[in-house]
Amino acid sequence: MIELFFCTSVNVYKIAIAMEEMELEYEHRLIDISKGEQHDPGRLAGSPTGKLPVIRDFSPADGGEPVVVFESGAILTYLADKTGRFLPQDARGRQYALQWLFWQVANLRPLSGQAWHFHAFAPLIAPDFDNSYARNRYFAMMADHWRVLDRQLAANTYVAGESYGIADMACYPWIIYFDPDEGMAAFPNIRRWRDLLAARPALRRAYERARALKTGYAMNEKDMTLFPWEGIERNMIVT
Ligand SMILES: N[C@@H](CCC(=O)N[C@@H](CS)C(=O)NCC(=O)O)C(=O)O
Repeated sequence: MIELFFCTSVNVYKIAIAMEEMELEYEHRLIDISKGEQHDPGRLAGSPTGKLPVIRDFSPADGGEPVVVFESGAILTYLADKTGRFLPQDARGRQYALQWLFWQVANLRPLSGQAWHFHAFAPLIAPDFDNSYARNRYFAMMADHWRVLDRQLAANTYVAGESYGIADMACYPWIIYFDPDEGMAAFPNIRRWRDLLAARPALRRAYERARALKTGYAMNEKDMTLFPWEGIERNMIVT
């Protein structure tokens, strides 16, 4: 059994998707990030970073002590190696898939997170402060990454080639977080890929199981439309 230290948030959904796709036995361990519970390593099986997701695997491949893993990219790789699924076994294919996984974790994720912050939260936290420079800059940088992904998906069925894998699982939650349909016209290949993934029963199960937990921190395909598409052309010019 694997514990998934969980809140309904984008990075954490990556791992819920992997658990379902890999048919792993897992249990959610709810962490209330609004109360700061993530900052207590005692609540996260000793994980030191104060961030979710974290997993604890009680049946690791070597049969030894439970293994704790933090960082979504490291967790996805760990689970793919554990199951032998969703990551090519050959060195060349593995390297190709991992570079897209690293791209998501190091680029798409942080820029999208900052864009979201300056769009949705900064006006509430600092209403008298002009956030427009930061907001435009992060949306412009995020849009650059969407263009990269759209080009990659023009030439490939999935993010890392012709096989669905952990790079797709890493990207999907961040794409649906921002993708009101009207804005997707500029990214037809992302839309095609998004629809392909959205039809996967395991992926849908990951979201359904999370929603059923009723954590009060709702986030799913329909609840949030945060991407200000109408401003994207202007935003792109800022960088
Ligand atoms: N690089 C980390 C990012 C993790 C992250 O930022 N998690 C958010 C939830 S999506 C979190 O734990 N936020 C709580 C906080 O920052 O206090 C990963 O990919 O796992």
